[in-house]
Amino acid sequence: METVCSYCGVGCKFEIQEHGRLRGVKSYPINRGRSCAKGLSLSDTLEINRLTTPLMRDTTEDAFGSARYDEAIARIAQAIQNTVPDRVALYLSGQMLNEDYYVANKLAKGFIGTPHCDTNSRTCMASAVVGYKKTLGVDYVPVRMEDIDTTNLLILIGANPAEAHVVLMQRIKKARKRGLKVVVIDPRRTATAKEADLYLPIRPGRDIDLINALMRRLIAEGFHDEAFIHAHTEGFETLIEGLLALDEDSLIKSAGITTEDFEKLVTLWCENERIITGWTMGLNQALQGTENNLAVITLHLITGQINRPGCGPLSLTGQPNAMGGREVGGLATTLAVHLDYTETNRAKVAEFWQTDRLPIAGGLTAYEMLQAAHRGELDVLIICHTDPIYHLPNRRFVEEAIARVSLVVEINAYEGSETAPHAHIRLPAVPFGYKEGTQTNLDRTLTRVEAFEPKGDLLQDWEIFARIGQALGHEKAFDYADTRAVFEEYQAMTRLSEREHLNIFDADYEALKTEPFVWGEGVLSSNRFFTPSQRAQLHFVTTNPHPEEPDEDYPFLLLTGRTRDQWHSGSKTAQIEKLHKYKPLRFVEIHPKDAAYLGIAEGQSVTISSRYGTLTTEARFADLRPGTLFIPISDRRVNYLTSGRIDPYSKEPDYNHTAVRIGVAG
Ligand SMILES: Nc1nc2c(c(=O)[nH]1)N[C@H]1C(S)=C(S)[C@@H](COP(=O)(O)OP(=O)(O)OC[C@H]3O[C@@H](n4cnc5c(=O)[nH]c(N)nc54)[C@H](O)[C@@H]3O)O[C@H]1N2
Ligand SMILES: Nc1nc2c(c(=O)[nH]1)N[C@H]1C(S)=C(S)[C@@H](COP(=O)(O)OP(=O)(O)OC[C@H]3O[C@@H](n4cnc5c(=O)[nH]c(N)nc54)[C@H](O)[C@@H]3O)O[C@H]1N2
Ligand code: SF4
Ligand SMILES: [Mo]
Repeated sequence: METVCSYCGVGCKFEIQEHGRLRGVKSYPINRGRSCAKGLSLSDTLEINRLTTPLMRDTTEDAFGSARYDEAIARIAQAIQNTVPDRVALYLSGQMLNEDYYVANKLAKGFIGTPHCDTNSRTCMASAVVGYKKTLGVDYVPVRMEDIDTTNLLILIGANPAEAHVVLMQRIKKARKRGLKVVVIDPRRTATAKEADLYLPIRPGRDIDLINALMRRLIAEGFHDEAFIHAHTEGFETLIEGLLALDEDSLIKSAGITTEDFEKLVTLWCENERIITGWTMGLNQALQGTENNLAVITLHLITGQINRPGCGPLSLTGQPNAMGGREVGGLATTLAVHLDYTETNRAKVAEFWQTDRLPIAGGLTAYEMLQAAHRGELDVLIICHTDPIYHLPNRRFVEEAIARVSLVVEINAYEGSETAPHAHIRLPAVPFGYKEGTQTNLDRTLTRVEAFEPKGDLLQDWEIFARIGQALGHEKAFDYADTRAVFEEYQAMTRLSEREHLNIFDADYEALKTEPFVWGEGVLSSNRFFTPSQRAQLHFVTTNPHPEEPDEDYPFLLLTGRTRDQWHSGSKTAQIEKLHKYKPLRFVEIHPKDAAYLGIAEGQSVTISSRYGTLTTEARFADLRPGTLFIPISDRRVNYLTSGRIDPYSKEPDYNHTAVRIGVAG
């Protein structure tokens, strides 16, 4: 039997051996037998630290008492019925399977009638979603991982696949042996940067300046693709006018790199025929996250580096099924599948779901839900497969906010989340190993997730949502025989998308066990984009002054991110001894020169403070830009430090640009 990894967006396929041991599947095109330590350790997570009984209490001051699912679900249904739809919110996760997501989204938008159904993918991929929609007209990743095998130049900007997409990094290393050139643009000389032909230690938040300098130079030297621009894009006049008004030297200086390095980047771009740019949180999680995405995609459009093998802008999705959540329509900004809120789409969806309760327009996004809660505007908050108290920025504010919600429900497979102490009801769900369904990896590959242990009396996430739907009186709408029935209803719904690009309706639930299905293959190959004019939209963007530049009080910029063997809050990985060997859970990286200036020794206990909070941890010396610090998100306290600013378009948090100070603890 085979299943797919439930950690990162690469989506490696595993063979299940005796005693549930996992091994990479050699014939699977995504990982070809490869895997990483974290993924393989999933076989050790089936029993550890599990939440196994529904728990309820009246107030967060009380102790939890055990309950039955039906009692807890009746209380949830009652609370929903006692308020108005607009005061109910669902907070979902890019780690849920498509079927779990589909039923939750149908419950929220279709039957409770609340538009406030969003997901932790807002903190992760929202800037890329908006970037693709504004340029290509559709949320579509126009590159596959296999393109790495044939490209000539790979630019990784704000991404650290050596730690965050480990098997993809193995593929990159292999491609380097046949001559692939790699550029890494990151304020930290990461494990990925150490593999690069060119490393540019960018100043945080200045990527647009670098990209503008590059575009300006490429156009000046005639390396843009005039035929492509003329035939397939709009907005070139505005772009060129904007770029010409900028000064190249000032842009390079602002980006914090040397002229010499810039020239090397230009040469690499001009010398290579096929180019991919890959990016992740270093660009997405920023106040200008959407604009960062627009800049990268525009660069690829004006050079015609798109819609051909081995080329294109490749947003590297983080979570295993953040793509699936986008396809199902789990973001508050979409209604269902790839349908936005328009009158026509509402009519189609109302007919499909047989409901008259659909919201009129999009709802609160992830952080906005907590902002609304802080204003006392939410009565019921249902959280599934994610830990917002841990992961949302400015944690003190988020803790205050959640305390103002009268019913907080947490659906989790494990004990010990940071959200659990704030919940009134905690419902257990079965995790990886016990559940089945489908998920979509970062390059649109849809695969079957298989249960390899019997799940017993506990429910899978979608079953919990279906039971809430039934308790609200919608028996028929939520009466599914099994997971396959949910998938097939979802498939049928993908036919509602106007251009039928989301051709998940062509997949087959049984066949997915052995053959992956890649949706949307070739839909842009004729360069007809999904915008009204069918032309891609070029965007001219510039760097705005950041409201939180380092100053005398808070002279450092805090960067946050991942380490190879830990998965986010570590509800699973932190429980496994062997995954602690590579890096500890808690530390702060500081440049040795900064440390020397402040009298900080390696290994010393240090306190880091921002305008929002403070924490004490251990100093480690590292090669990162002087003036920046790095704390891994395996330190669950990290968001006591971060600011609650969000990108105005994508609503994604600005996790990487908080001003902080550091000093010896004590
Ligand atoms: N081991 C492991 N793997 C994971 C995860 C995990 O928890 N653990 N999580 C998964 C998820 S959900 C996600 S979203 C992905 C994230 O994947 P990545 O984004 O590759 O991971 P991060 O560690 O957040 O790396 C972001 C990089 O951006 C850099 N950066 C910060 N600010 C800037 C900037 O202004 N400009 C530029 N150019 N760079 C900047 C940081 O120094 C950091 O190296 O990883 C996925 N994979
Ligand atoms: N400072 C800072 N903050 C960040 C980020 C950053 O880079 N810096 N990154 C952001 C990003 S990109 C992301 S994706 C988020 C991640 O943040 P979270 O989503 O909060 O992180 P996880 O620890 O993966 O939480 C998943 C939860 O699901 C539970 N779980 C596991 N299996 C199941 C299951 O089958 N069903 C259910 N119901 N629950 C299950 C786990 O026990 C765990 O509590 O963090 C965001 N926050
Ligand atoms: S690279 Fe990602 S998908 Fe593959 S085994 Fe590791 S965590 Fe799982
Ligand atoms: Mo993420």
